[in-house]
Amino acid sequence: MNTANKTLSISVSGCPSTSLRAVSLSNRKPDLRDGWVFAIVLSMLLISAAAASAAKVVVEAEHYYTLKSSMAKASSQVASGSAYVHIPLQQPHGATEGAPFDTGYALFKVKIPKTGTYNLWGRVHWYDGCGNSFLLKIDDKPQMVFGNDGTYQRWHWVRGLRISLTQGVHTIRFQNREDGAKLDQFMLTTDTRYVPVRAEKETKQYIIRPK
Ligand SMILES: [Ca+2]
Repeated sequence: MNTANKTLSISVSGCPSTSLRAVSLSNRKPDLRDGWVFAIVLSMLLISAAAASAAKVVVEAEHYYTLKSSMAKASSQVASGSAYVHIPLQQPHGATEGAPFDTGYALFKVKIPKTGTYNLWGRVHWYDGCGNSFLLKIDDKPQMVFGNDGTYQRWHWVRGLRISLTQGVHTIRFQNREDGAKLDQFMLTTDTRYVPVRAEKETKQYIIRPK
């Protein structure tokens, strides 16, 4: 077998296109650099495979199953789907972290496509430090605070808890904690590396709506 001209070339598509250095298999002995090239390519393949197999559920907040006042649906051209849900600002606006003034909520029913550990993210808009959270309850688990970060007056993603979910239907409830809190979308993903930046494409196949 003639291996004199046997060459392994590895290219990566992109814009501009890039290609990794061709490695001759016959004209010299493998060295440390070849190991690095192999490790980099292998890492890229493993990351791609993990992302491709990740489960992701994206729900528009206006596609709730049930809505209880004072949680309300509202319209906005800068919200995904041109709509969101919120606890409207009160007069006067709440100024403490005390008990919420009512139990308004938006309840969602979602089909989790596969059993796994999920990161929950919410695309939110907070009024101020006294309007920057919801209470979050998943199934019959204890409710917890979602949000309380310091980004105000613009839509942004906030990461909540990591939670183990089984394949099948689960209920997720965003409940009043502070007035002036808005929710545009939420997302559950098994890809722990994934950080959303813009509004996400909704996964309608995983959302249960009332008949
Ligand atoms: Ca929305």
